Amino acid sequence: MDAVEVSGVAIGVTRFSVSVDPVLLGDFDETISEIGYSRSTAIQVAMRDFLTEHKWSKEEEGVMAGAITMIYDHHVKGLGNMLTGIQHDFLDIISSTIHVHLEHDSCLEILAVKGDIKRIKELTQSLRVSRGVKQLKFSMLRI
Ligand code: NI
Repeated sequence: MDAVEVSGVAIGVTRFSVSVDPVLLGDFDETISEIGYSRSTAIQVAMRDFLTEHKWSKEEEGVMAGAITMIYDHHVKGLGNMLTGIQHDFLDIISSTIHVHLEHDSCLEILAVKGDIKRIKELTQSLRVSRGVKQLKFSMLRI
């Protein structure tokens, strides 16, 4: 661990090396240069985002609120009905749903949720494993 000074305050930093797909690294470098980040800054921002996103998944108790955002292929047979059915099973935690017809094949749904962490996890998992759900992201905050 090396000590560096930031605004006159010494903080520790640790150097580490990672192996990464060169195409991914190329995209990464291009994007961070547009933003004006160094690799070190961008990696730290990404690590913090990752931790924020995944920390709540370790929590077993409490109440949280947030959004589940997903994109799905509405041409997958029965998927629309199944997703609606799942949402009817979680009326206790879903406050609101926004549906956007994105493209010919794709729909975007944003579910505002609030309630018991266990129930939110159950809902997220049920949606994630549904065949035809192409992407699912969540953003949760402790309340
Ligand atoms: Ni749609």
